[in-house]
Amino acid sequence: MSSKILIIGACGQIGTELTTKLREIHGVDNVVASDINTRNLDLVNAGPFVILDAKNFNAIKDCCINNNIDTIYLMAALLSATGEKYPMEAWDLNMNSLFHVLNLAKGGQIKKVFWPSSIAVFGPTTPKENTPQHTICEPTTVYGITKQVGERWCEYYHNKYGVDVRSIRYPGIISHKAMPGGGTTDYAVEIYHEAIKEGKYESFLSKNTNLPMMFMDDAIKATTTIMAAPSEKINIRSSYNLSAISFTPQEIAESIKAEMPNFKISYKPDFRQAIADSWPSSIDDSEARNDWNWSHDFNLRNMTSEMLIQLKKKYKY
Ligand code: AKB
Repeated sequence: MSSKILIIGACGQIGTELTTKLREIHGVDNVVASDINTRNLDLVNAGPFVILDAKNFNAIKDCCINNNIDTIYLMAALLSATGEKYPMEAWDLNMNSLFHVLNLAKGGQIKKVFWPSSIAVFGPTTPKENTPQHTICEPTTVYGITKQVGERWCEYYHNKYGVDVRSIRYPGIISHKAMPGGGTTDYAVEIYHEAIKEGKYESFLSKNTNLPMMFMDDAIKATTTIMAAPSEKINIRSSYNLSAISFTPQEIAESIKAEMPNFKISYKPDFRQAIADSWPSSIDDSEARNDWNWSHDFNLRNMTSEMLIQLKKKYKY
């Protein structure tokens, strides 16, 4: 029997494309999308959709009962930059939504949970290059703290109550459909939009800031692959390191210039620079590759080509 899925935070950058992919795999009627509002009308009109507050336990529970849900993807969160502006709101949303979902799974109604962690669990004392799976995690952002603590709770609920929760530490995700909101890695999406619209971009990170990144298709592939893997292959119940490419603002600008020679970049670092400086430059994800056969497909060059093709269509250039 096909599983019946609820996506919480479906209108966000990853939720939008995850919903589409899961509907392709499981059928439109087996995937209920939900968000706090209807900001993404294409998604709202594409299949079952409910308005749902991720902080409201009873609302999530009722939605699961009414729709026979057995699997939840919890994608709602405040990201790193927004979290620094609204620390208590970030703590409230990121932690309570996770507890609600883990507690529903503990009660037996929900059989499988996906919850994203992030490279934000790492901090300035973490080894920067090829960051290992098990290493020092002393995050300096509220978002990073919520992800680190969330990882501990996922592992706890798995060990103590047998909850089948699976998680990956997303790097910055680059996509051309829904915009990201409130992250430190958002520059790597904005740059493509501005390249097409204005022919130039002012980066809020300095030119040599090297961060781990990934094209959306790879992020969706990782998410659906870990969720489809047999339970015994999932040896890490906190969260898996996940890696594809690393680049700097200067390098992404060069890749755009290779296709748009007149593109211009300038640099004006803001408060997000300190967040970026606290994160690793590259990630060792060999455990994900060994345990559930993770591999990525996109490098900087073919990602840039795809982004520019898709955004030219979007903006009709
Ligand atoms: C952010 O920049 O906050 C996110 C992340 C790396 O988790 N994209």
